[in-house]
Amino acid sequence: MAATPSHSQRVWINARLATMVADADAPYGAIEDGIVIARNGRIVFAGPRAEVETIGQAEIIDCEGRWITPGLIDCHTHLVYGGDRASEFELRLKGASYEEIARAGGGIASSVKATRAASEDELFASADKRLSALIAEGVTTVEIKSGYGLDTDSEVKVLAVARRLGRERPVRVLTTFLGAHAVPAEFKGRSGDYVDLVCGPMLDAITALKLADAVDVFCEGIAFSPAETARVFTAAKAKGLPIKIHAEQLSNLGGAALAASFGALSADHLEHLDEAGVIAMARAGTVAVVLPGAFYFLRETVKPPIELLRRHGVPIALATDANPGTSPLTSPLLTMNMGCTLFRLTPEEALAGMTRNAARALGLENEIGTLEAGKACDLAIWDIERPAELAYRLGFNPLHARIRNGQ
Ligand code: DI6
Ligand code: FE
Repeated sequence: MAATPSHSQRVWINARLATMVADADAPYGAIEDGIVIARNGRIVFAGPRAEVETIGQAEIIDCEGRWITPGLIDCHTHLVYGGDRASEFELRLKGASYEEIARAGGGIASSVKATRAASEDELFASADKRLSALIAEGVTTVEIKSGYGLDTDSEVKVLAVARRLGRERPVRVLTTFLGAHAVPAEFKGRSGDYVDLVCGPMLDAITALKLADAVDVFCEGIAFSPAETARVFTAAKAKGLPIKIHAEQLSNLGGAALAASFGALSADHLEHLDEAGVIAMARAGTVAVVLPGAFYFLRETVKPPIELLRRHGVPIALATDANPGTSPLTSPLLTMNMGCTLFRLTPEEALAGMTRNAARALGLENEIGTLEAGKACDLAIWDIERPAELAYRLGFNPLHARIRNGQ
């Protein structure tokens, strides 16, 4: 619907801006007396009030000194799945390890069963609750992976639900096909045959329906080998889809370097990443997505090599990894806190990890992630005194308002 001219321009005044523009002079790209002007849903100016002479006809929103950041971006989630894994949590507390449970047919396999059995409406309803939790803390863009269907119809069903969330909820949804998340029970001992299915009929169906914006693989001892991963990447590239990888989470198989050699948007988890992998990512411009929720929930002890990533200039993004098995986490704010407490990110790096660098991990660095003219007007407005508060607190939500496409 065409907006009336007076409403097509919206202006936020009396704001402090954390623009998160890279290479800005001030930390967080901060601007004390700031103003954001949006026209038709896009930022036309974000900067010091003093640089704006006249505003003209517009709807004016007085922020009363609150901070505005870019809308948060959760660039790695598995939000759409059936059932839950609380009983597995109980088993693990009695001593079973995540890998033991997975090898015994629990773990991902139990979520696959529940996801296959669920209708689209049921999957939509359960994912929608989790999505609402993200939105309530300022998320304006979320990536959602498939990977709990593991047959063609179920993978299509999960991705269709993710697309529907993007249509029906005020949030931008990017979808990622993760058919290579686990070898389903019916292919036990025949992972090569399953990879044939993923690279052939599954990918064909998903691309024909335009259901995926990217393709991901879980490269790990309990999942897919580097050779199998390379097959999926080759098939994805042939369809013109960007790639991502779950790599070096539980062991170092060289997955991140492999993904970098395919020009991957991101390599995610990375606890066991070595310097050669870091260098390969730096050369390819592959973003490191770290996932402290899974590290915490699995009580891992090996941390991603943050200092090496910094030294080699690899952009670091941060995400919830929201999933039923290893990261039942739907709080971006707690994720930022964990990024700082567990991985020793600075609060500024944590916020960059859920804005500018998360945008890059999705290939959307020209569209979202900073407060800059030309980008979509996705904002989070916070009742805080300084941006570090976003990562500092645990279990407190200071979101005042959330703006998506200027609305
Ligand atoms: N790594 C993870 O941590 C999740 N998937 C993945 O590739 C775990 C998924 C699950 O256990 O359900
Ligand atoms: Fe994941």
